[in-house]
Amino acid sequence: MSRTLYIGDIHGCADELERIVDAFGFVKGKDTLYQTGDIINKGPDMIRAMKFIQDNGILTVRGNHEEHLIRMMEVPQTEWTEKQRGRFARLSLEEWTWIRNIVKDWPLWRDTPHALLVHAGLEPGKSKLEDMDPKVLLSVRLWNDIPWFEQVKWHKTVVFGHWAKKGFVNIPGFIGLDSGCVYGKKLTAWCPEEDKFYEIPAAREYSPVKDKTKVALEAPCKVPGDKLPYSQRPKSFEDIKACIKSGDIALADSSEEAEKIRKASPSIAAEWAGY
Ligand SMILES: [Mn+2]
Repeated sequence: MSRTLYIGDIHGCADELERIVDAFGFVKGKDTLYQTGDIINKGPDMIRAMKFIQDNGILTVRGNHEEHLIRMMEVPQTEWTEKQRGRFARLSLEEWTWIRNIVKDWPLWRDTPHALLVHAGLEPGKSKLEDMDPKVLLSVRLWNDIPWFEQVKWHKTVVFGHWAKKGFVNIPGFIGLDSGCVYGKKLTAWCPEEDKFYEIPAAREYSPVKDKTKVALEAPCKVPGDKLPYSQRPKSFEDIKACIKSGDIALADSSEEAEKIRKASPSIAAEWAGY
């Protein structure tokens, strides 16, 4: 019998990726491997993780980190933020270009036989994937302060990643597989045929858990549309959320659609504003 495995967010954790595929007993040419996106950034070995994805024909979706890479390489280096320069310094331009040329073809979702696969989640209130905003598919966690999956009904199980802080989710109709491997927790995968979850503990904490309060203190807002003088810039993530809700921090994209997302999900707005 051929089997299927849905694997959670990798962030350069190549060892754990290899080990979970091995623990599953993957048979090339017979079994099918899927993955929730965010292969790159934060962790130890994104090149090896990318090669493993390619060599084993793992079917992925695009994560917000892949999307950021694609967008970043579309603008001149002089426009990159400090944070973007820091991330980019980890590999050569040739390596980034190699990754970009692969991930640019990754879809935002995959309608697979056992589940709908998406990086972050679905947009509440919409019934067609084509009508959902890519920002939401790539970054949603809370929507009007409530987890998105409590506000969505779908005709098949939705498999997603992106929410390491929430961790493993297994409720009827929804499976969340980002269990924070890069933060020293574990990598999780789901096999529908066996109705079984595979887990590999992280070998170590590769990246510290992000404290958004510290990030806000260290990274004052630099996005276009920021109306606040330096002294009044937000000092905590709660402040950032309040500023986004009130419109004091605006997304670079000022369309009506972006405005709606900004109000419904400040966490998406904060992420896309560079926090
Ligand atoms: Mn993500």
